[in-house]
Amino acid sequence: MTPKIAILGAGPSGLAQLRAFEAARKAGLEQIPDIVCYEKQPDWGGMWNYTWRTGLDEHGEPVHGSMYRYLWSNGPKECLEFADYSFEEHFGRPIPSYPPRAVLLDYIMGRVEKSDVRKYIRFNTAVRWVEWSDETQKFTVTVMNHDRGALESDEFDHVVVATGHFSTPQVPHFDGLDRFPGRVLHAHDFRDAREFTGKRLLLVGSSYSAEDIGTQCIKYGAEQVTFSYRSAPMGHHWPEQFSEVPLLTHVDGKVAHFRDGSTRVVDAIVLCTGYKHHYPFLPDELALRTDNRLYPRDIYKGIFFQRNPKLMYLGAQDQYFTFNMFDAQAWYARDFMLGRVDLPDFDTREQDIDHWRAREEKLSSPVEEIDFQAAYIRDLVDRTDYPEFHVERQGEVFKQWKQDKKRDIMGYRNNSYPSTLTGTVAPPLPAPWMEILDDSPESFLRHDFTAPEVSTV
Ligand code: FAD
Ligand code: NA0
Repeated sequence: MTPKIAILGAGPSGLAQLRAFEAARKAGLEQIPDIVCYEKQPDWGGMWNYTWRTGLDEHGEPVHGSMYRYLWSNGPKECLEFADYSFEEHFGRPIPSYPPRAVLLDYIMGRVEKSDVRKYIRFNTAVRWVEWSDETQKFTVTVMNHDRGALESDEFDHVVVATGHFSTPQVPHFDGLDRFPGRVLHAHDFRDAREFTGKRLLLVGSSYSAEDIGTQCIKYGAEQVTFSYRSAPMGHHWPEQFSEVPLLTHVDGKVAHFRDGSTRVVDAIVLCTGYKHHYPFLPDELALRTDNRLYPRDIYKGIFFQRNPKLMYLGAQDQYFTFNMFDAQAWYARDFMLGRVDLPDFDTREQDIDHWRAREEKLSSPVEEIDFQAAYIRDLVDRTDYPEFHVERQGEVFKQWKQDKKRDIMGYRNNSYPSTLTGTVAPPLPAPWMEILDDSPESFLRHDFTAPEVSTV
């Protein structure tokens, strides 16, 4: 009997799962499982689909997108290259290391468009509930098909949760926000930096969203950016329009007050306070409970739900690596669903989780974190036929990226790195990143990027 599989979400993780089965088919697998992928948006690409919408979508579903206009990759593309599809293959030539969002989306889509997997996806279909039956040993997945305006249910042997975890905002309260005479929003709802041209901004949070929204707002003409941190400042060499202060205590009119007693007059406040793992379609006994970390508990090999490994999670970790990590997970999950690999018993899995978690808890620097995630991916890649992509060398590129950011937070995207697949060093951007205001793919790809050198490393 071929298994019946539900994939929840058609973002990079869900698409990796579809692609993994497609790769098996191309390699000669005759009995392809019966697969259905449910996606609540009208198109694939997940977070990479830009939407102007905030709040609820056209069907009354929570808007998934947290990406904003003018977003450029925040890591080198050489660290997220699929092992079986290089950027050079997709674009027919080398492109710079930091492409804008739409160019990256084009690359992600290029691989799946070349395979015949779109037919598996039911768009405009939101997963409402997943239930496991001990009796039938199957899951019942109930979805809202917005095209038909009807609830539908089906039974599956396996469920792959690929719904992402950077979509449901974590929104703390600070006294006085209810009377603040300007815009207050979470990063999830941030869309266009030009809204803040000439404004003084307060950004609460000290991670990627704060860093990127802050730099982007200055790029598009904001007057001043104040970052307010809870645990530690980002500590970059910020130009004079930026400052970092301790946590916000309260707001009085337009005056923001901080823990060290300092104050700032601000025109708008963006809460860059992260996201929640949120699985409203899963009962408590199947839902992963974790905050944003490199090794969540309860999922063996970062994939298989411990209490019921027929339920799998993809991309549930905090992420240095993204697309190729999702692939490594999807290939291993595929082999489990095809019966090519067996999982050890509960206790052995628990020991393995404990081992990785103990390693994760000792990590004390970004360099160690990068090595940890590379080791995790290596552990997966070595268990399947996913092609080699030199994850450790990509880890070295990530370390260089960290240093480049430390050196120049406003200019790190001007750097170039070698592809571990082709050896090509990326050509430079046609102008410094701070000067490129048009991020459209037409504008970006119209450049005849200068002839690249070939890496000797
Ligand atoms: P997602 O891309 O979030 O896709 C999940 C999919 O599941 C979506 O299509 C969604 O509509 C669907 N879904 C959710 N709930 C349901 C439901 N109930 N029913 C049906 N479908 C559902 N990564 C990088 O590598 N480089 C970057 O530069 C980068 N920038 C980022 C910028 C921002 C602002 C954010 C928030 C994230 C960024 N990321 C970046 C990380 C990004 O999340 C991953 O690259 C990637 O999108 C994760 O893929 P995913 O498929 O796991 O989740
Ligand atoms: P993210 O920055 O949105 O990136 C998500 C931050 O929020 C931490 O600084 C945390 O502080 C702070 N925080 C949480 N609760 C708080 C509270 N109650 N009061 C004050 N501060 C609070 O989220 P996190 O989880 O990294 O940080 C939360 C993802 O989006 C990342 O994977 C990133 O790669 C991606 N992203 C990418 C880009 C680009 O590529 C841009 C934005 C985001 P503390 O104290 O816990 O440190 C361009």
